[in-house]
Amino acid sequence: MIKKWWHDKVAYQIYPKSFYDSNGDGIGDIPGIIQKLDYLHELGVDILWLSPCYCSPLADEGYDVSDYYNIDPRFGTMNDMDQLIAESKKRGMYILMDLVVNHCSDEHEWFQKACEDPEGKYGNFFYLRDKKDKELPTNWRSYFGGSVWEDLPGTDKQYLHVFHKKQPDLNWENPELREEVYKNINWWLEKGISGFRIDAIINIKKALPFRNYEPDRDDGLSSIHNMLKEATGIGTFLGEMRDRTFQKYDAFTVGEVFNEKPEEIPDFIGENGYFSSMFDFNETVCGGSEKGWYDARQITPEEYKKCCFEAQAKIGTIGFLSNIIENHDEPRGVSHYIPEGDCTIKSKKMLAALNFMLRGIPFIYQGQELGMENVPFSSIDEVDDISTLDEYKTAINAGLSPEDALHAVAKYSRDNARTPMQWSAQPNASFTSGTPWLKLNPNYITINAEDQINDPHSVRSFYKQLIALRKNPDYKETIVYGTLEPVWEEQKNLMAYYRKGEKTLLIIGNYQNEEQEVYLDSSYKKILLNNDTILKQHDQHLCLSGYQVVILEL
Ligand code: TEU
Ligand code: CA
Repeated sequence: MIKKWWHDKVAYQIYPKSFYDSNGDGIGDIPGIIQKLDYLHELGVDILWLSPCYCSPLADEGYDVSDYYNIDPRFGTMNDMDQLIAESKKRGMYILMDLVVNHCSDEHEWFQKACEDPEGKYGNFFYLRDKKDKELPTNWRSYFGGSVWEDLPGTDKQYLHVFHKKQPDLNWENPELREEVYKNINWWLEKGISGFRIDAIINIKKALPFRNYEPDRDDGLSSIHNMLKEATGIGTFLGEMRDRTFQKYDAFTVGEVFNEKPEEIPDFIGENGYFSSMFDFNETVCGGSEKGWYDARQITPEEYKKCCFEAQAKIGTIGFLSNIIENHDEPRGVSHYIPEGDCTIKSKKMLAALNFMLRGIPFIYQGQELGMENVPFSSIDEVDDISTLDEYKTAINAGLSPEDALHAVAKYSRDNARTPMQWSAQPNASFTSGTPWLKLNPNYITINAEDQINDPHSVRSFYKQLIALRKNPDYKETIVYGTLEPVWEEQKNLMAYYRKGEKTLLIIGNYQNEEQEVYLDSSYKKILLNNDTILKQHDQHLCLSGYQVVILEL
């Protein structure tokens, strides 16, 4: 395997709006990120992925870009961005931008021009269809609810949007559009960023010609997935994009890829794949329901283990997955993956170690290193996220009471991850000196960076140790390149695996409150990490306390 600069790195996702506000307007910004670079450097992370901070009406919080070449004034200036790139470089860190090119904003110049002249050049940048009486071009349901078709203002046409109506899909079948995308990617890479996280990319190829699919809800519409399943030929676009852009710069790219087929994995992330890596979403989608969030089911420890191992087996050593326990679209991992009532500093560390030691690139989402938790919502009015609002409506339409609907969607709300970063126990967690754009999780009094930095037993200190272990020259080769082999898979609420390379490591997590024994058929050399003060042992039996996790060198 050819070694790449990013193989041994640790990535950290920043959601700029909620990271750190430098000027008191209640909105996190790029100067705020610069001020916190030392915090990140001290933690040990290398690659920083910034969720979108381009010009945007923020209908979908920046995933609706109105100008790909400029920074939204709320987040700062291009000068700030240049400074962030330079300051990161000084610290040996790398910046990834978020590439959002399945769609743009309806406030983007291209779309405005398409409205003015739908038959002209820019009309063909989008998917436009003639408007018909009482009939939609197709019956596809958008990700954020309702039809994917919307009237094109001032015309007799309709445009396609698989996400929000303020996010018109870009027509990738049009080579002129693709050129514009590549131009922009290269422009950013020239600027000195190190790569991209690539948003919703699996949606760029539609099944042609457009047709209706079997309706799957009472609204008579059909999930967008039914169309995507039938789409073929995305590789032509992705390969072209790689050749024209990323490859020339040796960029690191991580794709937001959902429904890839096993036989496609080498094309996606193998040697010279379309992307360097792609996220493992096997755990995040587990328990989901076709009907909506209200019908979703909490994932169990057994399922979590199965999902991780399944994803690992699927990829093997073909390439590198990017492993997450949460991101800006998900509830907080500790609230989601640890059974209710069991969420403690100790169990948070267990989850951290089990996830972090998997083969792949570890991604930490802001606040994850503190063990930030889901937010208690007391009313739907506190919710900002368009996806949560839509899911709430779906739940109400399905007959849930407003109370039950709120309770149901709160568990999965994207806002759980989007509340401001908890820097200290001071007012507004020191995120802002003004009024925060989204309410804080009131638990910042007890969960915050300031308290955790100097506490050797904090969740953050544990993350720091995990990162340091991955970088330790004695173990690096094994942790980065070693294979992963599950062990004691049948033992309930126990997740354990070997990492085998130059050395052999064994990671064992007791995923329950009760203690649990495992039988070790050889002795171990060393305990590399332990979230408990001791490791009980008699003869060859290790007895792990509730939620204990250990990393052993054999
Ligand atoms: O998400 C893509 C995605 O597939 C969504 O359906 C995701 O599952 C959604 O969050 C469900 O609530 C990406 C971004 O990560 C997300 O923040 C954007 O809203 C979306 O693309 C559109 O750009
Ligand atoms: Ca600000």
